[in-house]
Parts: sequence; structure tokens; C-alpha cells
Amino acid sequence: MELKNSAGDSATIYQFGACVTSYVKGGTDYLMVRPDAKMDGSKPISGGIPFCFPQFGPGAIQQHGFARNLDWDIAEQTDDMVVFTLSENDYTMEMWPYKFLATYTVTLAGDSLKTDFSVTNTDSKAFDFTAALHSYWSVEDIDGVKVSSPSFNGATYLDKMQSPPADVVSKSDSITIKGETDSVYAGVSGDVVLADAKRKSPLTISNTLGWADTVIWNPYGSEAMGYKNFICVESGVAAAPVRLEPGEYWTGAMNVVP
Ligand code: TA6
Repeated sequence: MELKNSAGDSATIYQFGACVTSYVKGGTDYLMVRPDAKMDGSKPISGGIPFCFPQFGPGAIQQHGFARNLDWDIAEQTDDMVVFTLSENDYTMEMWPYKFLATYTVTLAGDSLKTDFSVTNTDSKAFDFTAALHSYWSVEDIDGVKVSSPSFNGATYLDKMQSPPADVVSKSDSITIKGETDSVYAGVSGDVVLADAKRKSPLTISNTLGWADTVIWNPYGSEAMGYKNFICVESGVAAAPVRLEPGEYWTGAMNVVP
């Protein structure tokens, strides 16, 4: 489906995985879909803003969880806003035995793309989850990219390129990509700014609620994945799980501000 606003901006969203695959403002698409992505539902969409829920990364259930593998329901839709919902079914219960209601609202505002993700525990027992918006931001050239936030400086990150993965303390407030990178920064939230040397103005990934951590991923050198033209700067609760008691809910809000 496509959202449009009066400024001429647009966003394309697939019901499969509730995945936003493009956000065009002022003629620039700020999202990227990998050249090796499958768009036919045969695997999760590798691009745009895929969902990782109820598990980020490898673990007890399939990589990145099931939310990106399922058709979400559309609860509400206007020209510039859509509300998706997802709840348990036989497939999810077999993998993760909890009842839940996930709600994802995407709004094409005049100045930004707004996302709100809420999870409610509708079960009679507590559950833990991790999650992320595995956002693929388009860039002109990865070698000219800098990702900044004051909270990077002093943050501990899990460097997944080490074997085994190891905690490292960051000594800088910005990140450039010099090789394959897969890092989970605990406590990096708020405004994370993505500057691209070949673009006039930076993109702000504004985490206003819930999303507590930031994941940086780029498969540097992989032409098949189109590594030169994207960086994943992911808004997550990935460093530590969120626990929800029956009836409790959690909300993560992330706005993309060009
Ligand atoms: O978020 C980083 C990461 O978990 C990497 O470890 C890498 O595997 C990537 O996501 C892509 O995962 P996918 O399952 O979409 O191929």
C-alpha cells in the first residue's frame, strides 16, 4: 500500500511483515531495499524497516522472530496513516507460547515519518521480549557515512564481529564504517543523526519513546547485499529484554526526520 500527503511525500508499506519499504520526501527515498531481497513473501523482506519481534538476533526462536514473516492485519487506514495489528496464532504459539497484541502505526507527517509500536501482554503469564526496527537507510556511499549521537560516547556495545562476540566501550560520539560491522549499543537512544557526505542534509532517527538501544550493521564488501548503498541503524530493545506482566504494555516510538 502507499501513503501520500499534501506535500507530495509518499511511503510504501507491505502488509507482509508490516514492512515500510520506501519513504520518499523531496525526491529522495530514505530507505533502501537490498538487491537480493525477495518481495514475494518467500522470506522476510531484506530492506526498508523490517520488524524484529519477539526476539532480536539469534536465540531460542528463528532469527529476528516471526513478526517479519507474517501478514499483519490492517485495523485502520487513511491517506497518510495506517494502523497494523498482529496477535498470536497457531504458528506463533508453537514458537513462542504467549498471547499478545502488537499494534504498529505509521504516519506520513508533513515533516517526518512517524512510527509507533506497542506490545500488550494479553496472556495470563508474564513474558520477555526483545525487538528492533531493523531499518535499512539508503546512502549514496557507505564510505562517506557518519552516524552520531552524544550517547555513543562511553556506551558499551556488543561487537558481534569478534569471536565470540565481546563487549567494548565506545570512546567516540560518532561511527564510520571501515569494514563489516555488527554492533549492539546499549543505551544509545534519542536523536541519532545519519550524515552522508554526498547529501546536503543529515537524516535524524529520533527515538522518542521506548527504544533504548541502537544496532549498527553493514555487511561491508558484500556486493550481493548492496553494502555501499545502505547502513542499518536500528532502533531496538536488544541489549536486555523487556518483561511484561499480564495486562502490561510497552511502546516504542521512532520518527524519521529528513
Ligand atoms: O541487525 C544485525 C543483524 O542481526 C546481523 O547480525 C545480520 O545477520 C543482519 O541483521 C541481517 O539479518 P537477516 O536475518 O535479515 O539476514
